[in-house]
Amino acid sequence: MSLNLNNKIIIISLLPEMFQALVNYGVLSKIFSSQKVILEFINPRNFVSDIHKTIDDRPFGGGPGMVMLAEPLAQSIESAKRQLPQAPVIYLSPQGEKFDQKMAENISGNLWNNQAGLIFICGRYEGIDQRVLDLLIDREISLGDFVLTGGELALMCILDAVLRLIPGVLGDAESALQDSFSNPEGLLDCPHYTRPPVWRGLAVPDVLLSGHHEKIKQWRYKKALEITEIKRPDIFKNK
Ligand code: 4FV
Repeated sequence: MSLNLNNKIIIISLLPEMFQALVNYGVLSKIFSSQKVILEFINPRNFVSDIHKTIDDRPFGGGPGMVMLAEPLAQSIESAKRQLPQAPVIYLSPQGEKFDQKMAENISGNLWNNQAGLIFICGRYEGIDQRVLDLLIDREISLGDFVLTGGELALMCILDAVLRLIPGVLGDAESALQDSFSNPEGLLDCPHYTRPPVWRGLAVPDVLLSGHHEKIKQWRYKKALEITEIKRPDIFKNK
């Protein structure tokens, strides 16, 4: 695979160091060390000149907390767009489209096939000036209906789910297809067992030791149905 600039992901964040957790550990660290995907960081503080490197201010209309200033963010986005002119600009926020496996597959496919790259903005404090959203942001994504102190952790979760789907990242591409929500019917995953066959008196289901692949496949599907009906009736009913 030739090294092409557009497998680049630019992250606009006040705390780029946080992403070391994603870059340096686990199966994903390989795609960064091999430069299959390139992560680049832009810190809005680089676009302010006052001695306090001020990037936030009090909200108009009063109220608690601070809001991130528009100009440093705008200059950060425009700097990223100079590198990735076709890349979508995505803001992480509770107001966004709810992230799920389908969206992970979509973003992963776009990154890998469109080669346009991706630009993400991680907010802090109460959020960012709305005019940046109105003028410069293409899409908002939410990790879930809860409030974080910043967008960084949400983005790391989203990048983990997206980048593990990049061809060649997971040892066995098959494994991604069997996962929860990834199997054709979007069911939860079946139970998994490994050695020893009997542990503290608990035996592994015989069918899994039978070597009978069709019976094993049927058993795993039956269990996935059962578990989904019990743990996620909301998914089950849409089946
Ligand atoms: C969030 C979420 C989230 C809101 C204010 C950061 C925080 C603070 N991002 N999914 N849920 N963001 O709570 O993505 O700036």
